[in-house]
Amino acid sequence: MVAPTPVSLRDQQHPMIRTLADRIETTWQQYLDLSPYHLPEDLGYIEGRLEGERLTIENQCYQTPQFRKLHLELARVGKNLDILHCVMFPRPEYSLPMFGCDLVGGRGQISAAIIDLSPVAATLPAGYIAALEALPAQPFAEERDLPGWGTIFSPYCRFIRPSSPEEEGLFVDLIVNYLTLHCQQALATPAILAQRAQVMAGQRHYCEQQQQNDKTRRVLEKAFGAAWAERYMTTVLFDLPEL
Ligand code: 18B
Repeated sequence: MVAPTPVSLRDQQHPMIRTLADRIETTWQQYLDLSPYHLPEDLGYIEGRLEGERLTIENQCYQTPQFRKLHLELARVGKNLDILHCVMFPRPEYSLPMFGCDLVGGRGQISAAIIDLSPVAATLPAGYIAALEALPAQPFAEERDLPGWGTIFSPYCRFIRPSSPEEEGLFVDLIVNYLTLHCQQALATPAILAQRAQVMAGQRHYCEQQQQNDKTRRVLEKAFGAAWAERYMTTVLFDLPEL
């Protein structure tokens, strides 16, 4: 068990982001054996300036026997842009998909809400497909189109603009369902040393595609400059460790 981090930025953010951040942490603590994960020293809590507005980033990272890094990031630009970013990176001995979600919003409205369990092999493991197929169908009024780099996402990826507080709540529930089944599947998956190179190649491809998200890069570049944005995207958001 790791003591909960003191809250701060979270309390000022959009309620959907606050609720999801709390539920991700609770689910991690419920299912996984968390230990601290140390980010490069200067990258835990960060402040910069974006067009005269303050950009604040708060990172929380853990590791577990199955995951080399669990990353939950909250970011806020002035009063206009609130972001939740979460990715779970499996250890190379575990051929598990990438859990990823992103909530982006401003001025009281979430414009982008995305969740996926993205395969690092040709398909998702059979247990995941069975569990995802068994979830009740959940329609949302406004589905959004994936960008060109989004070829990494599974057929179960959902990308919407929530149209009401009710839909916000339903999408948070959907994300927690994906997260819960991921924790359960991960705990039931054996470690296999022989597949480490394949798993890392799959994670590498996932990270290379995510690094092409120009919308993320632009926010970081404007506040901190291009070199810093590149370092942040390749060491904190989507790092590619060697075996
Ligand atoms: N992302 N997002 O995490 N991004 O990190 N995000 C945006 O309404 C940030 C992930 C994803 O349509 C937008 O269009 C910043 C993960 C997709 O071209 C902004 C951080 C996933 C899109 C940001 C961050 C993911 C998207 C535009 C670091 C999926 C749509 C918002 C804290 C698993 C891209 C809008 C498109 C959009 C910014 C997906 C501003 C700074 C893990 C698909």
